[in-house]
Amino acid sequence: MAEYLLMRARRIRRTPFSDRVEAAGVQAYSVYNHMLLPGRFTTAEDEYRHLKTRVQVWDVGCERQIEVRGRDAARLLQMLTPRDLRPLMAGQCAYTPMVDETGGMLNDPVTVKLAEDRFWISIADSDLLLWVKALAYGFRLEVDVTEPDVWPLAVQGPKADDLVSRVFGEAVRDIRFFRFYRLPFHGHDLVIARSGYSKQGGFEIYLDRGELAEPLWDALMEAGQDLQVRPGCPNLIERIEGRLLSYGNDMTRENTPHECGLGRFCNTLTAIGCVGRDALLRVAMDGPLRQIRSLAIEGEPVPACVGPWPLHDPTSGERVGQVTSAVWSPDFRTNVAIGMVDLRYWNEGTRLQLEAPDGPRWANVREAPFA
Ligand code: THG
Repeated sequence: MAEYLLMRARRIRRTPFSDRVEAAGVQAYSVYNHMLLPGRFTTAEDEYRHLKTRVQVWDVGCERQIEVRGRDAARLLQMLTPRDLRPLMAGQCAYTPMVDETGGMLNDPVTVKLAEDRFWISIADSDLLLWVKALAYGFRLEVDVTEPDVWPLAVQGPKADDLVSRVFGEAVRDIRFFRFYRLPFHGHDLVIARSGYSKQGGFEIYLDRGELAEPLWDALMEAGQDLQVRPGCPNLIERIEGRLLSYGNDMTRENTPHECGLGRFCNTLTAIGCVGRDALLRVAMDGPLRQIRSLAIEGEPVPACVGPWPLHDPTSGERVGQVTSAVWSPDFRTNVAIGMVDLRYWNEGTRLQLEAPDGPRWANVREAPFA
């Protein structure tokens, strides 16, 4: 498949880490929330092996924050999501499907509760800010909705605790999953959460002072030399194995959270005030008619997947789903994939015919992620 250059433009925003990322030899970018997202430094397989054994520093400044602040902040947050946010305490994060009035997925952000009246919504790739601002205006809510200068930097991999504790102190080891501490760097407190877009463990540092970006990058690279720290980025192979979903790829506004397998992050009955609640009540009770599944695709390594690739009933030829992410996995010695499969076909072990760009293949449905 063709690769191409990306024209520079002001609307494709850089991050305060971009100069360091380029000095480190970034080979490819994609665009996420109108901002640069590093896509490759060496090869996906090399970075995959390194991520699973060492530690990487990722410029995920493109995970933009929507800040919601004011008396009605909690009310506005609950309008956005069918996840009941009442149990969420300041200092905690939550993976939150966000939906429109039809129950369609608008985004799947991490919600960071900074204080009772202040949240960051750490968004995936869609213009959620416009929807949040419109709700605040339309319902005359007492809130400020902004996109502050905050750029997350992720530190991911089995050596992440060792690395981050060298820069921020031993306290980081006490941070529980999806919680954050505020810890000082150059005299300025930074939000540091145990979270990130990999299954290897690690942290996300929410940098809210651009001038500290290069000192922070350099401190991590310096402190991690003997840990073999490297710059990296979300890894396609690792995320498909772990079934981490990618908004815009694996799901869109056409899908409910339940179809996305995110029903466990919904409390539709008690999420009073959620704009999509009425639309979701039936699917929450009856379950969805199609659902996200992991799949193993037989044969040689698949070509780069820009889906959807159709899935068919091998007997009738009827279309019964689609694959939206797929790649060769060195560890599982098969092609691993994420797709959406109709109810009658989503059970473990179901064999489907996949229409890949280089010809038909067998795809085997798996109920659990690979890793
Ligand atoms: N971190 C932060 N912001 C983000 C992402 C992130 N914004 C964009 C994107 N990633 C949003 N999507 C996801 C998808 C999955 C997860 C987080 C954000 C995730 N899921 C875990 C899982 O599915 O295993 C755990 C969820 C849980 O148990 O609560 O972490 O990565 N700041």
